[in-house]
Amino acid sequence: MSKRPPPLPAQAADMRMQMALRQIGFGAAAPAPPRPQTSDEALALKRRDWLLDVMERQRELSPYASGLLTAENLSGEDFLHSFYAPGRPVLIKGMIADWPALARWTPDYLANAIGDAMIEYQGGRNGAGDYELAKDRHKHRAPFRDFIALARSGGNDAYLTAYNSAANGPALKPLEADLGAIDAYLTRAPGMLWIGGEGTFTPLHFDLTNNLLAQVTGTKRIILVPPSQTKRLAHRTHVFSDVRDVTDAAQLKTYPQARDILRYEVLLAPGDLLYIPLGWWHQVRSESFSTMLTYTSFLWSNAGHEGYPAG
Ligand SMILES: O=C(O)CCC(=O)C(=O)O
Repeated sequence: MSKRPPPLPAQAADMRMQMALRQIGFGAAAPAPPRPQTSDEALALKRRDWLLDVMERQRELSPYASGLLTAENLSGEDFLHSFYAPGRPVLIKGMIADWPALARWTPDYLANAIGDAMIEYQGGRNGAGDYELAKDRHKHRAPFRDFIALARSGGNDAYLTAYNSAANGPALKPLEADLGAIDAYLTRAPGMLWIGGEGTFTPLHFDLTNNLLAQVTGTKRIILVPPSQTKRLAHRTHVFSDVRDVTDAAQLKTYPQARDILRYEVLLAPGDLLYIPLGWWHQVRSESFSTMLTYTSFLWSNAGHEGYPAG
């Protein structure tokens, strides 16, 4: 008889579901090498890429249809009609500026609030090119206070990410009292927390859900690339590009087709929200000690992941 895992507390189960939906198959074994394409398949792909190029050029005729817009006080109706439904990213300035966490979440405050409770984070990332794909191999555990000391010292080696949310739900629960709600766009399901030092780097990928990033502490520099650019991004493994960093000259030498892609740069500051629609490529670098939440629990359907050909 097979052993069933013990039931998860409701919050952890909800987070696990949100995480599973974001990037289905995350941490799975490397897919089998692709078989050679038939000439019919190659032609069908070329035609699809042609269509995406033409549609992108047409959108570029209007700053409302292309580009990255910045908004303030964006109502739920306007968010739905202008951004969520059309699948367009938007930076919403200052939307959560009144959350108590904005004034409180320094490294010292966090360390004192959670103390030595054991938490899970992604570790041993330095020198490992596969830390996003092989997520399970990089799971580490430490008292929260020690993790904060690591994050405070900066670098990319240690990062508490959304992938650790299900494991950390109970330990980090006291922090929820510092958060508000975004009732115009989201249900009250908890967000997934990211905590890291200056220099954490999440390589270029897309998610299988629409995502809302909510920046609490510090700043992050985010590069967004529309789905129309996919053919230039060596998309071979799951939701990842072989071009991990489109700003890195050495990588652009290896992948010259990624040099002139259409891309937008965002500086996400405390109090800001960034909506990243499903399929939009993004890479993220922290410019300082940073805390951020990601949410997928929109008031509207977010089920694009269903039927993703994961390979
Ligand atoms: O903030 C980060 O480092 C990565 C966030 C991200 O890529 C995501 O939420 O999909």
